Amino acid sequence: MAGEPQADCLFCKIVAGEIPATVVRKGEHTLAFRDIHPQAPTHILVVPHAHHPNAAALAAAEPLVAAELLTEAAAVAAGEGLSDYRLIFNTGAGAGQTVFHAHVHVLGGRPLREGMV
Ligand code: IU
Repeated sequence: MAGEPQADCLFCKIVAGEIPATVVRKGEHTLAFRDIHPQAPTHILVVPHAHHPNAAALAAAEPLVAAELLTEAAAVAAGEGLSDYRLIFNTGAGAGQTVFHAHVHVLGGRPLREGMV
């Protein structure tokens, strides 16, 4: 069922505390933790507690939680002292999505190239 934890989902296991992660923030319906392979000095993922395969599916099913993903991402950036940062939602394997549980990447702490890729 949409939103239910998936046994084979890495981020569901992190949310459940079954796999360790460096948690930086806990929202009402979201969790923020450091990416294990950081691409910038700050690289934090914000994920909903509920399992949805990508951000668009989350927004369709639980729009208020999708909004919380953004407010929590902004709070994470502020907590890192970042005024400039990038939010990325990879959607689909062809776009680089490797974990099929909705998440937003919060990247910053170094100059980020202009452009989309
Ligand atoms: P993507 O948008 O699905 O490609 O992002 C998944 C991210 O999850 C990616 O940046 C990985 O480095 C990160 N990650 C993680 O933080 N911890 C893990 O155990 C695994 C992946 I596997």
